[in-house]
Amino acid sequence: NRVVLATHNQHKVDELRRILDVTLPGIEVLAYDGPEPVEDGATFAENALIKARAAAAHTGLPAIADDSGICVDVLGGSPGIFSARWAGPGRDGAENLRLVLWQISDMADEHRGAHFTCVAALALPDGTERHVTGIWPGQILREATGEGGFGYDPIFKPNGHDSSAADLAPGVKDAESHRAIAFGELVPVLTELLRP
Ligand code: ITT
Repeated sequence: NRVVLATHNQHKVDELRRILDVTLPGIEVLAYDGPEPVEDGATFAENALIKARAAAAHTGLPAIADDSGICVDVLGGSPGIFSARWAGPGRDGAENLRLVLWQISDMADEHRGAHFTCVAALALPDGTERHVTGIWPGQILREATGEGGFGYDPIFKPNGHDSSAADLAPGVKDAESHRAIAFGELVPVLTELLRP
């Protein structure tokens, strides 16, 4: 039993390998190095399905994909699906964080609510498709802090914690994040569909 992981983001690969090692034992998760489709969907779900579908078609194997991002309440849910390139194409990842911090720099603590979203999608070569959504609620901090994680983790404080997502004890993000929630829900669906 094999599944292709349709992402080129090494941080997602690392997190998903740790999450799926625990929740999906006995299924081999292969890295996908085929062509990247154009992500021109208008939602996380559309983009996740575009990626899973392309990998399933290219490899002939079941494929799973992750489309994710940070949604800031007072910015109407942005950066959202544009999280990877919020400061513009080709910009350093740190610029994305700085832009969000600047955009909401005038906001009081009660107006700094945000959440990470992850849509986990599954596509089978026979055209079967499923997707589920995970949400990790919290707040945008006033400055970046912490060495762990990736992307927007240093400016995001998950509810119930006093530190940024980049400062959590090892294993906490893997257990609680938007990605953990979405793939936690996708795994039983996947197991059921892959049953011989
Ligand atoms: P693939 O499409 O190849 O999977 P990508 O990085 O382009 O890789 P997305 O289009 O889903 O993936 O963009 C996700 C962006 O959202 C990512 O680059 C980060 O900036 C941000 N993001 C997603 N999950 C995150 C997390 O757990 N912690 C911090 N930032 C995250």
